[in-house]
Amino acid sequence: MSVVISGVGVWTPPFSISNTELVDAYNAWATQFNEHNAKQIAQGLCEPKALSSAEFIEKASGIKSRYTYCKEGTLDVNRMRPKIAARSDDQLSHQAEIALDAAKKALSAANKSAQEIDAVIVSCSYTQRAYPAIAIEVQHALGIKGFAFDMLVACSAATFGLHRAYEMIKAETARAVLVINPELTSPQVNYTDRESHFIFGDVATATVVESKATAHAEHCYEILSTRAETQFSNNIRSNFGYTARVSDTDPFEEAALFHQNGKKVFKEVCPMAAQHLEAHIEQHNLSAHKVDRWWLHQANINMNNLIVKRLLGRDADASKAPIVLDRYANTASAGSLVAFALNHEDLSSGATGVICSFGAGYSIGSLVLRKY
Ligand code: CO8
Repeated sequence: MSVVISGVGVWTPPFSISNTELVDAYNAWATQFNEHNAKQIAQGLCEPKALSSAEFIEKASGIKSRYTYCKEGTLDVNRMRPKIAARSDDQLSHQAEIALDAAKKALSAANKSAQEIDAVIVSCSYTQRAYPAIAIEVQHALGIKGFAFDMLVACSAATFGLHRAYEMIKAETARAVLVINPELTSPQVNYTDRESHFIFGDVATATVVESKATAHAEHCYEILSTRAETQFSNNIRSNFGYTARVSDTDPFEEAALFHQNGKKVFKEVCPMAAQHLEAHIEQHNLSAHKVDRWWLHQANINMNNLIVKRLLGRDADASKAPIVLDRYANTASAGSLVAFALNHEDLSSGATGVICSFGAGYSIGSLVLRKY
């Protein structure tokens, strides 16, 4: 049985923050910190905070701005994190709200009604609560019968979620599966950390996966195969978790938020991702030159350029390997899906492409696609 991605949708947050806005807030916070701690700094008891720079951010990462679910609070030097109001149990949760928006767009692109979906997977880097699953909340809001569950695989949550949907259609456990990636990253970003305050943005993506036999959308991409790989690494880590209460650890401390050794990640993940991709396309007797489009993970433009150069032996151009991180920043697992959503309609029938994620875990996930 052939399995296709028949629809994709993106929720883009209503607010954006430019590098300059972000750097101005960070620098005001760092200056205030240094003033408050001037005595300890002079005595060598405390390290002064170095200032951030918009030029550095764009050059080191390719990021120019990022979208955010809530701008309020993020740029306030006395807060330095978004101010998102808690909702009561009978209100739609924040994450379900953004998931629903993307899901409705994906259903519309796939020409599918909620009644034709049998399973919902919410797959992302964090869920705002342990249970009931965000996926079941979305399932309920859409009136979908069948089953739903959440899964977390950090950077590869979206691709690994698509892998599970592909298997469900192959196994005939579901007629169609909705895979949703509500990447609400901003609550986990340490906006007082110069090394990482600029990296992430919020977004939600959704895809409909079904059998080719039932698909009647304008743009269908057959999933020719999937490939996944993980290798343990502490170089990207968040210790945020439910045991914080009993270990008396502070949910605001740096180790509880996203932190990484970016240089090591860059060095280790690029060759892993290139090798993974080479091996995956080889399964289909495809050479890198024959792949019409690379929808790659969107963490850092220099990483993508390096990987494409290794695959193609020349510099990447935007039509072969589209970049969305300049506007969206790193949106965790959703990045390659945003790249796909915004850059797939122009390809002709028979064109091939690869979706690939790489990052925390480490984890790498890919899908080889052919336009139907
Ligand atoms: N402003 C000015 N200067 C700075 C800044 C700044 N903001 N930050 C660092 N510098 C300085 C450093 O101090 C250093 O100075 P010196 O040379 O004097 O020591 C110099 O700039 C160079 O610093 P780095 O070596 O750190 O800079 P890099 O060129 O390595 O760039 C990057 C840093 C951009 C972080 C880069 O290493 C990178 O992108 N690496 C790959 C990271 C990656 O892909 N990570 C995966 C992210 S994880 C993920 O995608 C999903 C996780 C789950 C979601 C999490 C949601 C919150």
